[in-house]
Amino acid sequence: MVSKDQNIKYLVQVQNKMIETIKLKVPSIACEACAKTITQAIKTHESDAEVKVDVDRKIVSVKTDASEESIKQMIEAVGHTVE
Ligand SMILES: [Cu+2]
Repeated sequence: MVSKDQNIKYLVQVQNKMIETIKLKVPSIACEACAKTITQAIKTHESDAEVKVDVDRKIVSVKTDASEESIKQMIEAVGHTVE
């Protein structure tokens, strides 16, 4: 099992840019409209981000070089709660 730290170092070596998939549990997601709102909020700030929202499991996956903290803030700014 490779630790998260080692994975990050590996990515930095390969791409010289850190692109991680951030997964966040967002319990306030209730429907596709919520998914759309969250996707648009993230894309407004990070146009290169790849955003996937699993409405049933209430999980937001973001492939981005932005920090987890900044993605959390973008989701909270549109009225959703990150666990
Ligand atoms: Cu909704």
